[in-house]
Amino acid sequence: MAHSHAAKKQYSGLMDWLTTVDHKKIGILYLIGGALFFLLGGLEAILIRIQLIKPMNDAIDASMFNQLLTMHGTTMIFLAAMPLIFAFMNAIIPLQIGARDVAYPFVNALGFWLFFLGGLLLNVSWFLEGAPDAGWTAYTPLSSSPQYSGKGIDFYVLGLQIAGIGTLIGGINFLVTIINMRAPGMSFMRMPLFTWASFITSGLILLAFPAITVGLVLLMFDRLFEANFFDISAGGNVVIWQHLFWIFGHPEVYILILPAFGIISEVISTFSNKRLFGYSAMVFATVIIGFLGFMVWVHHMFTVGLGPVANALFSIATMLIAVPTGIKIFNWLFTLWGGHIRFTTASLFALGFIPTFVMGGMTGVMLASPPADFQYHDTYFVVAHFHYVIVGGLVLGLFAGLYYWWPKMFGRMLNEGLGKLSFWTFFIGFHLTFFVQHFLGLMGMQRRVYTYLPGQEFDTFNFISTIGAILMGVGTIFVLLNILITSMKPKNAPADPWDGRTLEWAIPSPAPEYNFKQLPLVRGLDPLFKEKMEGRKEMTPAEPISAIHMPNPTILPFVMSLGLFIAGFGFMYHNYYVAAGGILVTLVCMLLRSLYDDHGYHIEVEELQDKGAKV
Ligand code: HEM
Ligand SMILES: [Cu+2]
Repeated sequence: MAHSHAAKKQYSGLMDWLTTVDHKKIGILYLIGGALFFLLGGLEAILIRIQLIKPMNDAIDASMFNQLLTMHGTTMIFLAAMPLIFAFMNAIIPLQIGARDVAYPFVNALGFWLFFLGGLLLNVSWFLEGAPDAGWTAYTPLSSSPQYSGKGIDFYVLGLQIAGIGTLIGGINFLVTIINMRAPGMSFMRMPLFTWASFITSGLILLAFPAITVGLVLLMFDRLFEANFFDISAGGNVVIWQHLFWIFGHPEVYILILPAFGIISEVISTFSNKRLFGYSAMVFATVIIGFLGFMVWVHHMFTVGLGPVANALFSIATMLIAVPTGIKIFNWLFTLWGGHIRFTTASLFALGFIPTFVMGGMTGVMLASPPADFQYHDTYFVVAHFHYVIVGGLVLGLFAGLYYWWPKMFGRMLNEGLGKLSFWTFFIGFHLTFFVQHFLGLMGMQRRVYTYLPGQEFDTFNFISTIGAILMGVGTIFVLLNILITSMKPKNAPADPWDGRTLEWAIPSPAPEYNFKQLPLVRGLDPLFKEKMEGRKEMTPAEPISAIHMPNPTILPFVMSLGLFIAGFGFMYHNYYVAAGGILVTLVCMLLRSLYDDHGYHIEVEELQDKGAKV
């Protein structure tokens, strides 16, 4: 049945952002939300480091330290790293595959608001009963029994549950978008590496998030409804939580790092002016890493006592991951080899990523050996390792993506001078902070301790580590300064500022509402570069100009998420009227959505013809 199209609904100011279903705008919302939580998580990290700058310090007490530590880890992983990845996936994937939109714009918007309001619910705990304090891993029985941990854990459980649903539906949206929305000719083995990495990441989200969702439901029942899933005296089992958490938790680290790998591949290839070396091997390495990533979770539990057979099997699987990861490292090096390397800020972050991530990977292999891990476990050696892969890997990758795609997202070029200053400050600060932590761990300094005794030779390295953390803070401020100064300049970024190879550089900066006036015909890998090599500046269109269908903005995703936010409070304070009220709001919105979907609006041919460029 043909749908009649509604008129275009137009909002302005705050309402425009609260109602948008445009993936480019949702990308900007994720960038703002993720950046705010990154700054919060960074501030929490600096406070932790200030407390640990010298032995027996009393800047922060033990309870506050536990809250800061828990919130730092939880915020950085769930509310900063992942949303920042979703920012680039939203801003870039539809452009890279030659699509006008994502598969589910409504669901995509809902995913963002669930993440953001879930994150707010978690952080409101600071102002109410105190933040969660059982570590980001929230091991039971510490987290499951109210006698051991504060009410903050209820905020952790419900906040992460809501934000997690947002991530899950966001992942499903991108899985379907990449399968269904590719332009004519864009076969899977012609997709850019960032798209491939995001595709695998979306699959991992689909398979990993249910484990933590189930775990959080069990934890909620134990805490709010006096169930006994994790109460040994009532026949429960505390180790089950660790399995559920890490069956999610380890794939989670690949959900984070694979898109960063994708960004590095894009940036290294563009700024070496060379096709990525070993494209197919890179694709298969990504798939194999994703697959093996589900087979290693017990390496977080070598000291739990699962026995030598289990430990040995998971140790081998963990070490195996080094092989496809190594393929990626060497292919980046071979891409650089013989290339005309341009040292822009984006490429500096990518070049800094490679050796830093290799160092993190090496200590990962060390930790994968169970007998050795018995020494390293729960020491600062582990803290150093995962920050080398998460900050030295993911965060450097995200900064590379920020400087690379900023012109496409905002139509302005970030300042390269300030950019390079932010790189060197952050990079040196990073290695100062975390390199010495390897030795603190080897000397026996435990993690998650709010202070330490003098005379154990921990003092100097802790002092250096704290100075480094502050320097990372300064580097981040340089990035913010750059953004602020640039936002006051006119939008004069060209469509293709870096002489790019992929489709996002074939359309104006920032991308127009409909992305492509005519869908492009993709005739090979690096489609734009292929056209350029044949003397064309623009993509060959795959279709004549015709009216374009676009979805209308709607307030429903925001209100639906608000309903769950309210329900979360109701459950936490055992006020079931409020809980029911919140759920009712969400259900009514779902009903409204299915009854009154206006099927969007059309951009007519005449309108498009006024707009100059062919594609
Ligand atoms: C940006 C600069 C950062 C600094 C200076 C920093 C510093 C620290 C420190 C000192 C600890 C250990 C505290 C302890 O065990 O006593 C820690 C824990 C942690 N950090 Fe970071 N971190 C930073 C960024 C990140 C990022 C970007 C992520 C993730 C995306 C992250 C994830 C974690 C996690 C998961 C923990 C473990 C928390 C726990 O034990 O429950 N950190 N961080
Ligand atoms: Cu792991």
